[in-house]
Amino acid sequence: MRPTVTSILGLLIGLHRVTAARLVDFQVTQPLTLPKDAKQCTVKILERTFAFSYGSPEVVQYTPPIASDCGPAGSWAGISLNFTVTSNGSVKVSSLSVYYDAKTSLFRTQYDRLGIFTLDHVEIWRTSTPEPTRGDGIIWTYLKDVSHYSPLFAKPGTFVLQLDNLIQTGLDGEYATTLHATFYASSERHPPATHADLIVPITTLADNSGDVASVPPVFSLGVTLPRNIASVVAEITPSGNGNEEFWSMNVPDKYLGDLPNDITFGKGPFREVRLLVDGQVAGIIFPYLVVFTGGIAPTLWRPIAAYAALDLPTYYIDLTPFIPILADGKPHNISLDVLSAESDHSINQNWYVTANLQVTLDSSSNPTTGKMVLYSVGPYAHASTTGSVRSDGTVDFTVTATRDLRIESQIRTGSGAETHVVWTQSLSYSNAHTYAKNATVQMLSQSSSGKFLSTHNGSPALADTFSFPAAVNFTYFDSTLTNWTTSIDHSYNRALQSVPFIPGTVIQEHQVASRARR
Ligand SMILES: *[C@@H]1O[C@H](CO)[C@@H](O)[C@H](O)[C@H]1NC(C)=O
Ligand SMILES: *[C@@H]1O[C@H](CO)[C@@H](O)[C@H](O)[C@H]1NC(C)=O
Ligand SMILES: *[C@@H]1O[C@H](CO)[C@@H](O)[C@H](O)[C@H]1NC(C)=O
Ligand SMILES: *[C@@H]1O[C@H](CO)[C@@H](O)[C@H](O)[C@H]1NC(C)=O
Ligand SMILES: *[C@@H]1O[C@H](CO)[C@@H](O)[C@H](O)[C@H]1NC(C)=O
Ligand SMILES: CC(=O)N[C@H]1CO[C@H](CO)[C@@H](O)[C@@H]1O
Repeated sequence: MRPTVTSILGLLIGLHRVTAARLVDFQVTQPLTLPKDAKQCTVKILERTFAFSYGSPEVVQYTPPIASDCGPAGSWAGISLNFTVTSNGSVKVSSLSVYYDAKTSLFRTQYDRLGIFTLDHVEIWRTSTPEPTRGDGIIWTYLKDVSHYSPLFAKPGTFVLQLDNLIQTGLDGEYATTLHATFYASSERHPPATHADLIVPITTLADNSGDVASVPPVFSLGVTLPRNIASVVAEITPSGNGNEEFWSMNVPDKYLGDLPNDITFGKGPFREVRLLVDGQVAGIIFPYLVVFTGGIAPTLWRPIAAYAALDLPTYYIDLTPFIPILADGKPHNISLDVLSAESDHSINQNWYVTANLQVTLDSSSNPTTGKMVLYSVGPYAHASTTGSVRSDGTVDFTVTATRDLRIESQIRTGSGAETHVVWTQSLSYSNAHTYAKNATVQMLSQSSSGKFLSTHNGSPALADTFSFPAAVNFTYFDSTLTNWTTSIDHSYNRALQSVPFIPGTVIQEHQVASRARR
Protein backbone atom coordinates (compact mmCIF):
# COMPACT_ATOMS: atom_id res chain seq x y z
CA MET A 1 0.00 0.00 0.00
CA ARG A 2 1.23 3.50 -0.86
CA PRO A 3 1.89 5.48 2.26
CA THR A 4 -0.21 8.61 2.64
CA VAL A 5 1.23 11.92 3.76
CA THR A 6 -0.49 11.47 7.11
CA SER A 7 1.10 8.07 7.68
CA ILE A 8 4.53 9.43 6.73
CA LEU A 9 4.00 12.26 9.20
CA GLY A 10 2.86 9.71 11.76
CA LEU A 11 5.98 7.68 11.06
CA LEU A 12 8.19 10.72 11.54
CA ILE A 13 6.45 11.59 14.77
CA GLY A 14 6.71 7.96 15.78
CA LEU A 15 10.42 7.91 15.03
CA HIS A 16 10.87 11.06 17.02
CA ARG A 17 9.07 9.45 19.90
CA VAL A 18 11.22 6.35 19.66
CA THR A 19 14.46 8.31 19.81
CA ALA A 20 13.20 10.18 22.86
CA ALA A 21 11.95 7.02 24.58
CA ARG A 22 13.38 4.01 26.27
CA LEU A 23 15.62 1.68 24.36
CA VAL A 24 13.66 -1.49 23.64
CA ASP A 25 15.99 -4.45 24.21
CA PHE A 26 15.24 -7.96 23.04
CA GLN A 27 16.59 -11.41 22.32
CA VAL A 28 15.71 -13.17 19.09
CA THR A 29 13.65 -16.22 19.95
CA GLN A 30 11.06 -18.59 18.58
CA PRO A 31 7.48 -17.24 18.81
CA LEU A 32 5.10 -18.87 21.27
CA THR A 33 3.07 -21.64 19.68
CA LEU A 34 0.25 -21.48 22.23
CA PRO A 35 -3.29 -21.19 20.81
CA LYS A 36 -4.23 -17.53 20.34
CA ASP A 37 -7.89 -18.45 19.81
CA ALA A 38 -8.17 -20.34 23.12
CA LYS A 39 -9.92 -18.67 26.05
CA GLN A 40 -7.26 -17.15 28.26
CA CYS A 41 -6.79 -15.67 31.65
CA THR A 42 -3.82 -13.59 32.68
CA VAL A 43 -2.77 -13.09 36.28
CA LYS A 44 -0.01 -11.01 37.78
CA ILE A 45 2.39 -13.28 39.66
CA LEU A 46 4.72 -10.64 41.03
CA GLU A 47 5.86 -7.07 40.72
CA ARG A 48 9.10 -5.91 42.32
CA THR A 49 11.80 -3.36 41.81
CA PHE A 50 15.17 -4.96 42.44
CA ALA A 51 17.45 -2.28 43.85
CA PHE A 52 20.02 -3.53 46.40
CA SER A 53 18.45 -6.96 46.34
CA TYR A 54 21.41 -9.23 47.02
CA GLY A 55 20.13 -12.10 49.18
CA SER A 56 16.61 -10.70 49.10
CA PRO A 57 14.60 -12.45 46.39
CA GLU A 58 10.93 -11.82 45.70
CA VAL A 59 8.94 -14.63 47.33
CA VAL A 60 5.19 -14.79 46.70
CA GLN A 61 2.49 -17.31 47.37
CA TYR A 62 1.09 -18.54 44.08
CA THR A 63 -2.47 -19.80 43.68
CA PRO A 64 -3.88 -21.13 40.42
CA PRO A 65 -6.51 -18.95 38.74
CA ILE A 66 -9.87 -20.19 39.97
CA ALA A 67 -12.72 -21.34 37.74
CA SER A 68 -12.49 -18.41 35.39
CA ASP A 69 -12.32 -18.43 31.62
CA CYS A 70 -9.35 -20.72 31.47
CA GLY A 71 -10.95 -23.83 32.97
CA PRO A 72 -10.04 -26.10 35.90
CA ALA A 73 -6.50 -25.93 37.29
CA GLY A 74 -4.17 -28.26 35.45
CA SER A 75 -6.44 -28.75 32.43
CA TRP A 76 -4.82 -25.93 30.47
CA ALA A 77 -3.75 -26.18 26.84
CA GLY A 78 -0.70 -24.19 27.81
CA ILE A 79 0.85 -21.59 30.10
CA SER A 80 3.06 -18.66 29.14
CA LEU A 81 4.96 -16.13 31.20
CA ASN A 82 5.49 -12.47 30.34
CA PHE A 83 8.47 -10.91 32.09
CA THR A 84 8.59 -7.17 31.46
CA VAL A 85 11.35 -5.04 32.97
CA THR A 86 12.42 -1.42 32.85
CA SER A 87 15.63 0.03 34.15
CA ASN A 88 17.47 3.34 34.10
CA GLY A 89 20.05 5.17 36.08
CA SER A 90 19.68 8.55 37.62
CA VAL A 91 23.13 9.84 38.55
CA LYS A 92 25.87 11.35 36.43
CA VAL A 93 27.95 9.36 33.99
CA SER A 94 30.28 6.90 35.64
CA SER A 95 33.99 6.54 35.16
CA LEU A 96 33.53 3.24 33.36
CA SER A 97 34.58 4.83 30.09
CA VAL A 98 35.51 1.51 28.51
CA TYR A 99 31.79 0.82 28.42
CA TYR A 100 31.02 4.05 26.60
CA ASP A 101 29.48 3.57 23.18
CA ALA A 102 30.55 6.53 21.02
CA LYS A 103 27.88 5.76 18.43
CA THR A 104 24.99 6.00 20.82
CA SER A 105 26.65 8.06 23.57
CA LEU A 106 25.40 5.55 26.08
CA PHE A 107 27.04 4.44 29.28
CA ARG A 108 25.83 1.49 31.20
CA THR A 109 24.36 2.02 34.63
CA GLN A 110 24.21 -1.52 35.91
CA TYR A 111 25.76 -4.92 35.24
CA ASP A 112 23.82 -7.78 33.80
CA ARG A 113 22.35 -9.82 36.62
CA LEU A 114 21.17 -13.41 36.72
CA GLY A 115 17.48 -14.01 37.34
CA ILE A 116 16.15 -17.34 38.63
CA PHE A 117 12.47 -18.26 38.75
CA THR A 118 11.40 -21.22 40.84
CA LEU A 119 8.01 -22.66 41.68
CA ASP A 120 7.99 -25.01 44.65
CA HIS A 121 11.79 -25.36 44.45
CA VAL A 122 11.76 -26.32 40.75
CA GLU A 123 13.67 -23.91 38.56
CA ILE A 124 11.34 -23.00 35.70
CA TRP A 125 13.36 -20.25 34.01
CA ARG A 126 16.85 -18.83 34.24
CA THR A 127 17.24 -15.42 32.66
CA SER A 128 19.58 -12.45 32.81
CA THR A 129 19.15 -8.71 32.41
CA PRO A 130 20.18 -6.43 29.55
CA GLU A 131 22.43 -3.67 30.83
CA PRO A 132 20.54 -0.43 31.28
CA THR A 133 21.68 2.84 29.79
CA ARG A 134 21.61 6.44 31.02
CA GLY A 135 18.74 8.78 30.40
CA ASP A 136 15.48 7.17 29.42
CA GLY A 137 16.79 3.71 30.21
CA ILE A 138 15.61 0.43 28.74
CA ILE A 139 12.59 -1.84 28.60
CA TRP A 140 12.29 -5.45 27.56
CA THR A 141 9.65 -8.14 27.46
CA TYR A 142 10.32 -11.83 27.14
CA LEU A 143 7.55 -14.37 26.66
CA LYS A 144 8.19 -17.97 27.68
CA ASP A 145 6.22 -21.16 27.24
CA VAL A 146 6.15 -22.99 30.58
CA SER A 147 3.38 -25.47 29.74
CA HIS A 148 5.42 -28.51 30.74
CA TYR A 149 5.48 -27.23 34.34
CA SER A 150 1.67 -27.41 34.45
CA PRO A 151 1.65 -29.83 37.46
CA LEU A 152 3.41 -27.13 39.50
CA PHE A 153 1.05 -24.37 38.35
CA ALA A 154 -2.01 -26.54 39.08
CA LYS A 155 -1.64 -26.21 42.86
CA PRO A 156 -0.77 -23.44 45.32
CA GLY A 157 2.95 -23.03 45.84
CA THR A 158 5.83 -20.71 46.59
CA PHE A 159 7.00 -18.66 43.63
CA VAL A 160 10.46 -17.08 43.81
CA LEU A 161 12.35 -14.65 41.61
CA GLN A 162 15.94 -14.28 42.74
CA LEU A 163 17.61 -11.30 41.06
CA ASP A 164 20.65 -10.34 43.07
CA ASN A 165 21.38 -6.72 42.19
CA LEU A 166 23.91 -4.37 43.77
CA ILE A 167 23.74 -0.60 43.89
CA GLN A 168 27.02 1.26 44.14
CA THR A 169 28.74 4.33 42.74
CA GLY A 170 28.23 4.43 38.99
CA LEU A 171 25.99 1.36 39.07
CA ASP A 172 22.67 2.75 40.16
CA GLY A 173 20.35 0.92 37.75
CA GLU A 174 17.37 -0.73 39.42
CA TYR A 175 15.31 -3.38 37.69
CA ALA A 176 11.57 -2.76 37.86
CA THR A 177 10.03 -6.12 37.02
CA THR A 178 6.55 -7.48 36.40
CA LEU A 179 5.71 -11.12 35.78
CA HIS A 180 2.35 -12.18 34.37
CA ALA A 181 1.20 -15.72 33.62
CA THR A 182 -1.37 -16.50 30.94
CA PHE A 183 -3.33 -19.74 31.09
CA TYR A 184 -4.89 -21.05 27.88
CA ALA A 185 -8.13 -23.01 28.31
CA SER A 186 -8.19 -26.46 26.80
CA SER A 187 -11.02 -27.49 24.52
CA GLU A 188 -11.77 -30.14 21.92
CA ARG A 189 -9.69 -28.12 19.51
CA HIS A 190 -6.84 -27.48 21.94
CA PRO A 191 -6.25 -30.49 24.20
CA PRO A 192 -4.59 -30.10 27.61
CA ALA A 193 -0.81 -29.78 27.42
CA THR A 194 0.92 -33.10 28.07
CA HIS A 195 2.92 -33.08 31.28
CA ALA A 196 4.73 -35.29 33.73
CA ASP A 197 2.86 -36.92 36.60
CA LEU A 198 5.45 -35.62 39.01
CA ILE A 199 8.20 -33.00 38.83
CA VAL A 200 10.99 -33.49 41.36
CA PRO A 201 13.43 -30.64 42.09
CA ILE A 202 17.16 -31.34 42.21
CA THR A 203 18.00 -28.04 43.88
CA THR A 204 19.15 -26.80 47.28
CA LEU A 205 15.48 -26.81 48.46
CA ALA A 206 16.26 -23.69 50.47
CA ASP A 207 13.43 -21.40 51.47
CA ASN A 208 13.62 -17.79 50.33
CA SER A 209 16.09 -18.43 47.55
CA GLY A 210 16.28 -19.34 43.90
CA ASP A 211 17.63 -22.72 45.05
CA VAL A 212 20.51 -22.92 42.59
CA ALA A 213 23.47 -25.03 43.69
CA SER A 214 26.95 -23.54 43.33
CA VAL A 215 29.57 -25.99 42.05
CA PRO A 216 32.31 -26.97 42.66
CA PRO A 217 32.15 -28.99 44.82
CA VAL A 218 29.77 -31.55 43.35
CA PHE A 219 26.14 -30.95 44.33
CA SER A 220 24.17 -34.00 45.49
CA LEU A 221 20.65 -34.60 46.70
CA GLY A 222 19.06 -37.75 48.07
CA VAL A 223 15.85 -38.46 46.14
CA THR A 224 13.24 -41.15 46.72
CA LEU A 225 10.93 -41.78 43.79
CA PRO A 226 7.62 -43.66 43.70
CA ARG A 227 8.13 -47.36 43.01
CA ASN A 228 5.77 -47.39 40.01
CA ILE A 229 7.85 -45.02 37.86
CA ALA A 230 7.53 -45.64 34.13
CA SER A 231 9.92 -43.00 32.75
CA VAL A 232 12.19 -40.24 34.04
CA VAL A 233 13.77 -37.40 32.11
CA ALA A 234 16.10 -34.94 33.82
CA GLU A 235 16.02 -31.31 32.68
CA ILE A 236 19.23 -29.49 33.63
CA THR A 237 20.08 -25.78 33.74
CA PRO A 238 23.78 -24.92 34.05
CA SER A 239 25.45 -21.51 33.76
CA GLY A 240 28.98 -20.28 34.32
CA ASN A 241 29.39 -17.43 36.75
CA GLY A 242 32.25 -15.38 38.25
CA ASN A 243 35.58 -16.74 37.00
CA GLU A 244 33.61 -19.29 34.95
CA GLU A 245 31.34 -16.80 33.15
CA PHE A 246 33.56 -16.79 30.04
CA TRP A 247 34.77 -20.35 30.47
CA SER A 248 35.36 -20.67 26.70
CA MET A 249 38.03 -18.00 27.06
CA ASN A 250 39.89 -19.57 29.95
CA VAL A 251 43.47 -20.71 29.43
CA PRO A 252 44.89 -24.16 30.24
CA ASP A 253 46.86 -23.91 33.48
CA LYS A 254 50.09 -24.87 31.71
CA TYR A 255 49.97 -21.70 29.53
CA LEU A 256 48.60 -19.31 32.14
CA GLY A 257 52.10 -18.33 33.25
CA ASP A 258 53.00 -17.38 29.66
CA LEU A 259 50.41 -14.57 29.66
CA PRO A 260 50.36 -11.32 31.64
CA ASN A 261 48.60 -11.61 35.00
CA ASP A 262 44.87 -11.01 35.28
CA ILE A 263 44.19 -11.31 31.54
CA THR A 264 41.91 -14.31 32.01
CA PHE A 265 41.46 -17.35 34.22
CA GLY A 266 42.92 -20.83 34.16
CA LYS A 267 41.42 -24.33 33.92
CA GLY A 268 41.19 -24.15 30.10
CA PRO A 269 38.15 -23.55 27.88
CA PHE A 270 36.41 -26.96 27.99
CA ARG A 271 33.53 -27.78 30.34
CA GLU A 272 31.32 -30.82 30.70
CA VAL A 273 28.35 -30.94 33.04
CA ARG A 274 27.71 -34.40 34.45
CA LEU A 275 24.58 -35.90 35.96
CA LEU A 276 25.28 -38.88 38.22
CA VAL A 277 23.06 -41.42 39.92
CA ASP A 278 24.69 -43.00 42.98
CA GLY A 279 28.07 -41.91 41.65
CA GLN A 280 27.54 -43.39 38.16
CA VAL A 281 27.55 -40.95 35.23
CA ALA A 282 24.05 -41.01 33.70
CA GLY A 283 24.52 -38.30 31.09
CA ILE A 284 26.59 -35.30 30.19
CA ILE A 285 26.28 -31.89 28.57
CA PHE A 286 28.72 -29.80 26.54
CA PRO A 287 27.03 -26.48 27.27
CA TYR A 288 26.36 -23.58 24.94
CA LEU A 289 28.40 -20.47 25.77
CA VAL A 290 25.82 -17.94 26.91
CA VAL A 291 27.24 -14.46 26.42
CA PHE A 292 25.51 -12.14 28.84
CA THR A 293 24.92 -8.50 27.95
CA GLY A 294 28.06 -7.36 29.78
CA GLY A 295 30.10 -9.93 27.84
CA ILE A 296 33.16 -9.07 25.70
CA ALA A 297 31.96 -5.47 25.10
CA PRO A 298 28.56 -4.46 26.51
CA THR A 299 27.86 -2.27 23.48
CA LEU A 300 27.68 -5.42 21.32
CA TRP A 301 24.38 -6.27 22.95
CA ARG A 302 22.28 -3.14 22.54
CA PRO A 303 19.52 -3.62 21.74
CA ILE A 304 19.87 -7.29 20.66
CA ALA A 305 21.09 -9.60 23.42
CA ALA A 306 23.04 -12.69 22.44
CA TYR A 307 20.92 -15.77 21.87
CA ALA A 308 19.84 -17.41 25.14
CA ALA A 309 20.93 -14.50 27.37
CA LEU A 310 17.29 -13.93 28.37
CA ASP A 311 16.32 -17.60 28.34
CA LEU A 312 19.21 -19.86 29.23
CA PRO A 313 19.15 -23.24 27.52
CA THR A 314 18.16 -26.34 29.42
CA TYR A 315 19.33 -29.84 28.49
CA TYR A 316 17.60 -33.20 28.73
CA ILE A 317 18.98 -36.54 29.83
CA ASP A 318 16.91 -39.73 29.81
CA LEU A 319 17.22 -41.37 33.23
CA THR A 320 14.76 -44.12 32.32
CA PRO A 321 17.66 -46.64 32.07
CA PHE A 322 18.24 -46.05 35.80
CA ILE A 323 14.69 -47.07 36.76
CA PRO A 324 15.83 -50.57 37.82
CA ILE A 325 17.91 -48.75 40.46
CA LEU A 326 15.54 -45.84 41.21
CA ALA A 327 12.38 -47.94 41.68
CA ASP A 328 13.46 -49.62 44.92
CA GLY A 329 11.69 -47.07 47.13
CA LYS A 330 14.98 -46.00 48.73
CA PRO A 331 16.78 -42.65 48.50
CA HIS A 332 19.28 -42.29 45.65
CA ASN A 333 22.10 -39.83 45.32
CA ILE A 334 21.54 -37.56 42.31
CA SER A 335 24.58 -35.35 41.63
CA LEU A 336 25.59 -32.53 39.31
CA ASP A 337 29.14 -31.39 38.70
CA VAL A 338 31.13 -29.47 36.09
CA LEU A 339 34.56 -30.60 34.94
CA SER A 340 37.38 -29.29 32.76
CA ALA A 341 39.96 -30.92 30.49
CA GLU A 342 42.74 -30.26 33.03
CA SER A 343 44.48 -33.36 34.36
CA ASP A 344 42.55 -33.18 37.64
CA HIS A 345 39.32 -32.03 35.88
CA SER A 346 39.02 -29.08 38.25
CA ILE A 347 37.36 -25.76 37.40
CA ASN A 348 37.24 -22.27 38.94
CA GLN A 349 34.39 -20.78 40.97
CA ASN A 350 31.63 -21.19 39.96
CA TRP A 351 28.72 -22.70 38.07
CA TYR A 352 25.10 -22.48 39.10
CA VAL A 353 23.27 -25.73 38.42
CA THR A 354 19.85 -27.20 39.02
CA ALA A 355 17.85 -30.07 37.59
CA ASN A 356 14.33 -31.35 37.77
CA LEU A 357 13.07 -34.86 37.12
CA GLN A 358 10.05 -35.17 34.86
CA VAL A 359 8.53 -38.45 36.04
CA THR A 360 5.69 -40.51 34.60
CA LEU A 361 4.02 -43.23 36.65
CA ASP A 362 2.56 -46.54 35.63
CA SER A 363 -1.21 -46.99 35.95
CA SER A 364 -0.57 -49.91 38.31
CA SER A 365 0.75 -49.14 41.78
CA ASN A 366 3.00 -52.21 41.66
CA PRO A 367 6.73 -51.51 41.52
CA THR A 368 8.59 -51.31 38.25
CA THR A 369 11.39 -53.85 37.95
CA GLY A 370 14.18 -54.43 35.49
CA LYS A 371 17.86 -54.62 34.83
CA MET A 372 20.52 -52.41 33.37
CA VAL A 373 22.02 -54.61 30.69
CA LEU A 374 24.75 -52.34 29.32
CA TYR A 375 26.69 -49.50 30.89
CA SER A 376 29.40 -48.13 28.64
CA VAL A 377 30.30 -44.75 30.12
CA GLY A 378 33.72 -43.36 30.94
CA PRO A 379 33.99 -41.12 33.94
CA TYR A 380 35.47 -38.23 31.92
CA ALA A 381 35.60 -36.91 28.37
CA HIS A 382 38.61 -37.92 26.26
CA ALA A 383 40.41 -34.63 26.12
CA SER A 384 43.72 -33.29 24.92
CA THR A 385 45.52 -29.97 25.21
CA THR A 386 48.25 -28.99 22.78
CA GLY A 387 49.96 -25.69 22.23
CA SER A 388 53.13 -23.68 22.01
CA VAL A 389 54.71 -20.38 22.87
CA ARG A 390 56.30 -18.66 19.88
CA SER A 391 59.58 -16.75 20.12
CA ASP A 392 57.68 -13.42 20.12
CA GLY A 393 55.64 -14.60 23.11
CA THR A 394 52.48 -15.47 21.16
CA VAL A 395 50.62 -18.32 22.89
CA ASP A 396 48.63 -20.77 20.77
CA PHE A 397 46.70 -23.68 22.19
CA THR A 398 44.00 -26.12 21.18
CA VAL A 399 41.81 -28.14 23.49
CA THR A 400 39.73 -30.97 22.09
CA ALA A 401 37.35 -33.40 23.74
CA THR A 402 35.04 -36.20 22.70
CA ARG A 403 32.47 -38.26 24.52
CA ASP A 404 30.49 -41.36 23.58
CA LEU A 405 28.28 -43.18 26.00
CA ARG A 406 25.66 -45.89 25.85
CA ILE A 407 23.36 -47.27 28.54
CA GLU A 408 20.74 -49.99 27.97
CA SER A 409 18.10 -51.31 30.29
CA GLN A 410 15.19 -53.67 30.20
CA ILE A 411 12.32 -52.49 32.39
CA ARG A 412 8.93 -53.93 33.26
CA THR A 413 6.18 -51.84 34.82
CA GLY A 414 3.65 -53.19 37.34
CA SER A 415 1.03 -53.29 34.62
CA GLY A 416 3.27 -55.55 32.57
CA ALA A 417 4.67 -53.26 29.88
CA GLU A 418 8.18 -54.28 28.86
CA THR A 419 10.49 -51.56 27.55
CA HIS A 420 13.98 -51.83 26.14
CA VAL A 421 15.64 -48.46 26.69
CA VAL A 422 18.79 -47.38 24.83
CA TRP A 423 20.36 -44.04 25.78
CA THR A 424 23.30 -42.80 23.71
CA GLN A 425 25.26 -39.58 23.60
CA SER A 426 28.02 -38.65 21.17
CA LEU A 427 29.70 -35.27 21.47
CA SER A 428 32.77 -33.48 20.24
CA TYR A 429 34.42 -30.21 21.13
CA SER A 430 37.37 -28.15 20.01
CA ASN A 431 38.69 -24.74 20.99
CA ALA A 432 41.66 -23.08 19.27
CA HIS A 433 43.06 -19.96 20.85
CA THR A 434 45.75 -17.41 20.11
CA TYR A 435 47.00 -14.73 22.48
CA ALA A 436 49.44 -12.42 20.67
CA LYS A 437 51.25 -9.13 21.35
CA ASN A 438 51.36 -9.51 25.10
CA ALA A 439 47.73 -10.71 25.03
CA THR A 440 46.42 -7.48 23.51
CA VAL A 441 45.26 -9.62 20.59
CA GLN A 442 42.97 -12.55 21.42
CA MET A 443 41.40 -14.89 18.89
CA LEU A 444 39.33 -17.94 19.58
CA SER A 445 37.41 -20.38 17.48
CA GLN A 446 35.29 -23.00 19.20
CA SER A 447 33.08 -25.79 17.97
CA SER A 448 30.83 -27.98 20.04
CA SER A 449 28.40 -30.46 18.60
CA GLY A 450 26.65 -33.66 19.42
CA LYS A 451 23.71 -35.98 19.34
CA PHE A 452 21.64 -37.35 22.21
CA LEU A 453 19.24 -40.16 21.43
CA SER A 454 17.05 -42.31 23.61
CA THR A 455 14.89 -45.04 22.16
CA HIS A 456 12.18 -46.94 24.01
CA ASN A 457 11.45 -50.20 22.19
CA GLY A 458 13.08 -48.69 19.13
CA SER A 459 11.02 -45.47 19.02
CA PRO A 460 12.74 -42.16 19.71
CA ALA A 461 11.84 -40.95 23.20
CA LEU A 462 14.36 -38.11 23.30
CA ALA A 463 16.39 -36.73 20.41
CA ASP A 464 18.59 -33.68 20.64
CA THR A 465 21.12 -32.70 17.97
CA PHE A 466 23.17 -29.57 18.38
CA SER A 467 26.01 -27.51 16.97
CA PHE A 468 27.26 -24.41 18.78
CA PRO A 469 30.16 -22.80 16.87
CA ALA A 470 31.61 -19.59 18.30
CA ALA A 471 34.45 -17.30 17.26
CA VAL A 472 35.59 -14.23 19.15
CA ASN A 473 38.36 -11.72 18.41
CA PHE A 474 39.45 -8.85 20.58
CA THR A 475 42.27 -6.42 19.78
CA TYR A 476 43.61 -3.51 21.79
CA PHE A 477 45.59 -1.00 19.71
CA ASP A 478 47.05 0.97 22.56
CA SER A 479 48.66 0.41 25.92
CA THR A 480 45.96 2.34 27.81
CA LEU A 481 43.42 -0.20 26.53
CA THR A 482 41.02 2.47 25.31
CA ASN A 483 41.40 1.89 21.58
CA TRP A 484 40.01 -1.50 20.68
CA THR A 485 37.93 -3.54 18.29
CA THR A 486 36.05 -6.79 18.82
CA SER A 487 33.96 -9.17 16.81
CA ILE A 488 31.93 -12.27 17.55
CA ASP A 489 30.34 -14.81 15.27
CA HIS A 490 28.31 -17.46 17.05
CA SER A 491 25.43 -19.82 16.37
CA TYR A 492 22.89 -21.87 18.23
CA ASN A 493 21.76 -24.73 16.05
CA ARG A 494 19.63 -27.26 17.84
CA ALA A 495 16.97 -29.78 16.86
CA LEU A 496 15.12 -30.83 19.99
CA GLN A 497 12.75 -33.57 18.99
CA SER A 498 10.65 -36.10 20.86
CA VAL A 499 11.47 -34.58 24.22
CA PRO A 500 8.63 -35.56 26.54
CA PHE A 501 6.16 -32.73 27.27
CA ILE A 502 7.81 -30.01 25.24
CA PRO A 503 7.03 -29.09 21.63
CA GLY A 504 9.73 -30.18 19.21
CA THR A 505 11.81 -27.28 17.93
CA VAL A 506 14.44 -26.77 15.29
CA ILE A 507 16.40 -23.60 15.88
CA GLN A 508 19.09 -22.25 13.60
CA GLU A 509 20.33 -18.99 14.98
CA HIS A 510 23.42 -17.14 13.76
CA GLN A 511 24.61 -13.83 15.16
CA VAL A 512 27.52 -11.71 14.02
CA ALA A 513 28.40 -8.54 15.89
CA SER A 514 31.33 -6.20 16.09
CA ARG A 515 32.21 -3.03 17.91
CA ALA A 516 35.15 -0.69 18.12
CA ARG A 517 36.22 2.19 20.26
CA ARG A 518 38.76 4.45 18.70
C1 LIG B 1 3.58 -8.17 28.79
O1 LIG B 1 3.33 -7.47 30.00
C2 LIG B 1 3.41 -6.03 29.88
C3 LIG B 1 3.13 -5.45 31.25
O2 LIG B 1 3.99 -5.93 32.22
C4 LIG B 1 2.42 -5.55 28.87
O3 LIG B 1 2.58 -4.15 28.70
C5 LIG B 1 2.63 -6.24 27.54
O4 LIG B 1 1.60 -5.87 26.65
C6 LIG B 1 2.59 -7.75 27.73
N1 LIG B 1 2.90 -8.40 26.44
C7 LIG B 1 2.19 -9.41 25.96
C8 LIG B 1 2.58 -9.91 24.62
O5 LIG B 1 1.28 -9.89 26.59
C1 LIG C 1 26.79 -38.73 46.11
O1 LIG C 1 27.55 -38.83 44.93
C2 LIG C 1 28.61 -37.89 44.84
C3 LIG C 1 29.22 -37.99 43.46
O2 LIG C 1 29.69 -39.26 43.19
C4 LIG C 1 29.60 -38.16 45.97
O3 LIG C 1 30.64 -37.21 45.91
C5 LIG C 1 28.88 -38.06 47.29
O4 LIG C 1 29.74 -38.42 48.34
C6 LIG C 1 27.67 -38.98 47.32
N1 LIG C 1 26.90 -38.73 48.54
C7 LIG C 1 26.40 -39.70 49.26
C8 LIG C 1 25.62 -39.28 50.48
O5 LIG C 1 26.54 -40.88 48.99
C1 LIG D 1 52.07 -6.77 29.03
O1 LIG D 1 50.78 -6.50 29.58
C2 LIG D 1 50.78 -6.26 30.98
C3 LIG D 1 49.35 -6.01 31.46
O2 LIG D 1 48.42 -6.69 30.73
C4 LIG D 1 51.65 -5.06 31.31
O3 LIG D 1 51.69 -4.90 32.71
C5 LIG D 1 53.04 -5.27 30.76
O4 LIG D 1 53.79 -4.09 30.95
C6 LIG D 1 52.97 -5.59 29.29
N1 LIG D 1 54.32 -5.90 28.80
C7 LIG D 1 54.84 -5.31 27.75
C8 LIG D 1 56.22 -5.76 27.36
O5 LIG D 1 54.24 -4.48 27.08
C1 LIG E 1 39.24 -13.40 13.91
O1 LIG E 1 40.44 -13.15 13.20
C2 LIG E 1 40.86 -14.21 12.36
C3 LIG E 1 42.22 -13.84 11.80
O2 LIG E 1 42.18 -12.58 11.21
C4 LIG E 1 39.80 -14.41 11.26
O3 LIG E 1 40.15 -15.49 10.46
C5 LIG E 1 38.46 -14.70 11.94
O4 LIG E 1 37.44 -14.77 10.97
C6 LIG E 1 38.11 -13.59 12.93
N1 LIG E 1 36.89 -13.97 13.64
C7 LIG E 1 35.91 -13.10 13.90
C8 LIG E 1 34.78 -13.58 14.71
O5 LIG E 1 35.95 -11.94 13.49
C1 LIG F 1 43.24 3.31 17.25
O1 LIG F 1 44.02 2.33 16.60
C2 LIG F 1 43.83 2.29 15.20
C3 LIG F 1 44.60 1.11 14.63
O2 LIG F 1 45.94 1.15 14.99
C4 LIG F 1 44.31 3.64 14.61
O3 LIG F 1 44.08 3.64 13.21
C5 LIG F 1 43.53 4.76 15.27
O4 LIG F 1 44.03 6.01 14.82
C6 LIG F 1 43.63 4.69 16.78
N1 LIG F 1 42.77 5.68 17.37
C7 LIG F 1 43.18 6.53 18.33
C8 LIG F 1 42.17 7.48 18.83
O5 LIG F 1 44.31 6.49 18.76
C1 LIG G 1 13.30 1.35 37.11
C2 LIG G 1 13.91 2.67 37.39
O1 LIG G 1 15.08 2.73 37.70
N1 LIG G 1 13.12 3.73 37.30
C3 LIG G 1 13.58 5.09 37.57
C4 LIG G 1 13.99 5.81 36.30
O2 LIG G 1 14.30 7.16 36.55
C5 LIG G 1 13.24 7.90 37.11
C6 LIG G 1 13.67 9.35 37.19
O3 LIG G 1 14.92 9.49 37.79
C7 LIG G 1 12.86 7.29 38.46
O4 LIG G 1 11.77 7.98 39.01
C8 LIG G 1 12.49 5.84 38.28
O5 LIG G 1 12.24 5.21 39.51
